[in-house]
Amino acid sequence: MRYPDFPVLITQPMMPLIQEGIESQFPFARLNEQTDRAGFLAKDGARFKGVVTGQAAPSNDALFASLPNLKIVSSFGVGYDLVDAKAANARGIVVTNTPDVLTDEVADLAMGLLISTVRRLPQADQFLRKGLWLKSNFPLTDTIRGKTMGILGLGRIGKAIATRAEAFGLKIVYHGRSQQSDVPYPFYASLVDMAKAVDILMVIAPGGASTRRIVDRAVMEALGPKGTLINVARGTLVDEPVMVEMLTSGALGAAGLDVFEDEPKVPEALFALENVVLLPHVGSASVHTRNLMGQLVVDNVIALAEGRAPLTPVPETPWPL
Ligand code: NAP
Ligand code: 8YV
Repeated sequence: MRYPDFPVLITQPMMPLIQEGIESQFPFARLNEQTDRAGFLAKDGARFKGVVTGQAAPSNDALFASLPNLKIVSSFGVGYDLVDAKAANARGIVVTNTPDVLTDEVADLAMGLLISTVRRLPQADQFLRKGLWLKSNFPLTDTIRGKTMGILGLGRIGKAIATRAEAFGLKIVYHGRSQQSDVPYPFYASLVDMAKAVDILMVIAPGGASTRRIVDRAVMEALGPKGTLINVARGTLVDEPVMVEMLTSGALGAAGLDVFEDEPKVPEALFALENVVLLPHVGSASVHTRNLMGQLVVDNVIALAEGRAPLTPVPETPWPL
């Protein structure tokens, strides 16, 4: 064992690369396998210096309080909305995520989902498989030719989507908390104003309290019956019940959704709709990219165990703390 003095607590089942990378190099325990978690943490919490976690298990201040010698929370995924990073910072704990290594993969998926939604590729596939082509041609669809895409969250992934969308001939505009000086795209300070001006709304900002239901009825009404909503961010950014209602009535034209508010539960009303494409949160889900993400989770813990700087600290816990 390479790091006997750096015990790691694993809070949820992780991909094999992470399990093996941690379990072969560190003393470890699996919190999700403890029948009495509170009792386990009260008795053993003080020995852990690392936590490895992901989107299935919140890491909050109560957890940090039970781990008084914790130095790092290494989280799988670039989004870390389930980790209370401000609380971690207040306790001198660094939080790391897995940015950059998944940017291109998620941007590819976002464009694939957009084209699938507008050109109705899954519906066309079903049409052929059901033998309906023998009776008639598949109905003509909408197009992305000459359309404008508004990006909510022009960050790493948003910019990679913009580059791809430009190559497809789309005009790009964006909304965020502030205008960026080094991008060529028009900025909208108001999300509703941007939604009025675009054909496609691409949602790729972080989850969490500050973006909860930011895509509300007013935004979706502004996008309108000819508009397309693509969400590859988090389900929490969209008012899901309102979105379902508006897609059902036709007040919102179409949606391509990789993420949902209460995953893996998806509102059943969506299953019956012809104007939606639904994916089970697969933005980064290639073997190649998930392996890079998993290795980064392990490497961040190794960096701390060796007394080095973490590779990818989140902005709320800048290094050195
Ligand atoms: P990033 O580089 O941090 O970009 C986030 C962007 O969102 C920034 O441009 C930021 O701009 C904007 N933003 C932040 N808070 C905002 C707010 N309250 N209102 C409006 N805009 C806001 O992050 P990233 O690497 O591109 O990842 C973005 C998100 O994608 C992740 O947090 C994750 O939730 C999601 N994601 C999903 C998948 C998937 O599988 N579907 C995969 C990877 C990531 P300003 O600071 O100017 O506001
Ligand atoms: C992962 C993601 O699928 O990175 C993110 O924020 O949403 C995805 O890459 C997810 O974190 C795994 O649960």
